[in-house]
Amino acid sequence: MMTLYSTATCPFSHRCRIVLHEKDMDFQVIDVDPNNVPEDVAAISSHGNIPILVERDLILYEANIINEYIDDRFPHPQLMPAEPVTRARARLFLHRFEKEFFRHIETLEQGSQKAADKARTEMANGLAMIAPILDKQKYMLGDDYTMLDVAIAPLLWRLDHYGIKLPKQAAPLLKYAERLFSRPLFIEALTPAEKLMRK
Ligand SMILES: N[C@@H](CCC(=O)N[C@@H](CS)C(=O)NCC(=O)O)C(=O)O
Repeated sequence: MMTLYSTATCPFSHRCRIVLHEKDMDFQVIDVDPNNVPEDVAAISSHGNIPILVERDLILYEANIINEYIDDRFPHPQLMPAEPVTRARARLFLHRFEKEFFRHIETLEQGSQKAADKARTEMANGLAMIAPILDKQKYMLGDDYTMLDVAIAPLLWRLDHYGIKLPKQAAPLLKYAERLFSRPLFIEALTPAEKLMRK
């Protein structure tokens, strides 16, 4: 059975919880405090970051790597596109999400006021740039819900929590976000602390 060491408010852990819930299989989620990682958990990952996935003698960290592994092990429903060109494009998008949005998470949570405000502006501008994609299609890659939707959803869920205000032209992105949040498996994957992040 897969065990995910997760933090109740961590957007990266949130991604992995979403994928686990999308798959019809047994797993357990163990809640840990990222600033006070128990010794036995720290010992299984030299990296120290949460989330960590353990399955028998396999230990993985980095949310996107964990998620691709879960998707490969339990391919129904498949979240990474199967076709090589689309799959490569999906990976490029995942990379851009990290570079343009998720690298700012630490600054938002622990940085100075000035650095956090700068990060908020950059994130809002970046999100507004991708909003037109969702004007034309249901999900990031087209008609199907994929790993890209999983990857961005935890940030969209936290927009108010992080104080990110989107300009008017980002309206299609907010509509898309509501579509993601209404998925029963998305709701199941939320922790009680995450449920409190949105009114
Ligand atoms: N790039 C990592 C980021 C994970 C991350 O930053 N996790 C935070 C919690 S949200 C953490 O473990 N912080 C504690 C630390 O950095 O020591 C991933 O995608 O999994």
